[in-house]
Amino acid sequence: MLKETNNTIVALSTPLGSGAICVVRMSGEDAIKIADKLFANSKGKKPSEFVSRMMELGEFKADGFCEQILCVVFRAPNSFTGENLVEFQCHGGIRIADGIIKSCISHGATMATAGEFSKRAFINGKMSLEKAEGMMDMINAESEAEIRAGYDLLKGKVGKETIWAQNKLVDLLSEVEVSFDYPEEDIEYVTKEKVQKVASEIIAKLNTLIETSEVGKQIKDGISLLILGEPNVGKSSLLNALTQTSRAIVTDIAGTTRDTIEETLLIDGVKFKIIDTAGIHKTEDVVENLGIERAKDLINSVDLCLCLVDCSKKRNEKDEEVLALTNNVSRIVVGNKKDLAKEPKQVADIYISTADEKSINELKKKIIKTTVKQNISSGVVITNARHLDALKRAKKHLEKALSSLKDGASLDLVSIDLNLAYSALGEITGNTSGEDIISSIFAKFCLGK
Ligand SMILES: Nc1nc2c(ncn2[C@@H]2O[C@H](COP(=O)(O)OP(=O)(O)OP(=O)(O)O)[C@@H](O)[C@H]2O)c(=O)[nH]1
Ligand SMILES: [Mg+2]
Repeated sequence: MLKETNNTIVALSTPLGSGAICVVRMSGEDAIKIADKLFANSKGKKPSEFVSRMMELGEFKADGFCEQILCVVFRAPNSFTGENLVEFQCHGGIRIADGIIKSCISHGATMATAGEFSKRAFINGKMSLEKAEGMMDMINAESEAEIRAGYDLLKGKVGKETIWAQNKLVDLLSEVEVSFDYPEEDIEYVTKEKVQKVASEIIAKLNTLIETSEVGKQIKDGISLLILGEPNVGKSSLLNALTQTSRAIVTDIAGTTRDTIEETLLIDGVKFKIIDTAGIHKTEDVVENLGIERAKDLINSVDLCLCLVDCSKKRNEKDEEVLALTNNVSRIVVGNKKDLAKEPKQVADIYISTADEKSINELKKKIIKTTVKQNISSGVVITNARHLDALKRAKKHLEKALSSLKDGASLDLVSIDLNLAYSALGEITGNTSGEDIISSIFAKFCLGK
């Protein structure tokens, strides 16, 4: 376990810049003592006399200026960090917040490092590692789905599952220990049977969690969509219509787009990465050809291809080429320019016109239906690569325990793998993580968090 530190740290908790308010946080044994030297409410009361968690209006005497601010005191252990913690809410000017921080430092506080408040919360047992990561995921979220997944982590949904598995392993290991003390054959037999049953049960649970990581990847990285089609079919117009921007240049000149253009898009709170490409056709143009190759290279690595065809025209050899290239991948054939024809002249999965919002919304629905693996808002989802790695390692150790048992290995040998599985699972909540790992995780957090 990490060493507890009790020097007092201070940092700006809101973004650096001018705004309505700024929040400065100070945490540590002397936080309230330092605040006493700098702040008093309108009746002259000092923070040490304030009721915990009650906001007080008063005056902060900084080095060089005074400022009317709000102050809240949280007494250890009932604070975010588990230490004495004081929050100052001042007017949102960079210099004001800076002056408040400098005054705290001149009275004994030190500047916090990135993630240090959260790291202290972890060290003081206020928050497990995966909950802290969930909190950061919420802060960095680009979609509602990411916020939901981060909140599930923060609320301990993933931790609960791993603790369940760890508890099962603790029970099992204690039974294995007992069988060491009483090495009668029938006890050993019963214990081995139990190991087999419980390890299989845990593996099943781990498998369920590991399987959700595909959805987790979709949530975290976004679902990738590749727009393909002959020149002038309306690919760039579709990118612009889906993202409601003018990101890509649109002209009636065939070969306008030569490189891939990537944009992020939210549909129903789910993040998508959409890629516009150069029109696929035979050309002598070196630059265009490079663009076409890039488009083709992406076909097998994206989640879905949107193959655009002009439904006001008959299918041509360029359409055929696009369809042949995407025959074995997930795709939607989109018949564009439906406004130009009374009846579509070629078959497609959906007919749209890039200027027609209704048809674009229908396409969005179809995209969601085709790509989103499950209702992203329900159930525990593994979104974090570190958690996935730990789950996979735990599973590997349990499988090894099972195969050793099958090969007639002794229980003390099997118990080594059970212990390793326990340790791997503990890395998720942090209860078996080393200092280096913990420090490197919190160092990625923002300053003041
Ligand atoms: N009538 C009609 N015209 C459209 C539609 N969508 C796009 N266009 C027009 O088709 C022409 C080509 O559009 P782009 O979006 O540049 O086509 P592209 O597929 O990106 O073309 P390249 O980049 O050259 O491969 C432009 O003049 C657009 O205004 C549509 O739904 N209906
Ligand atoms: Mg284009």
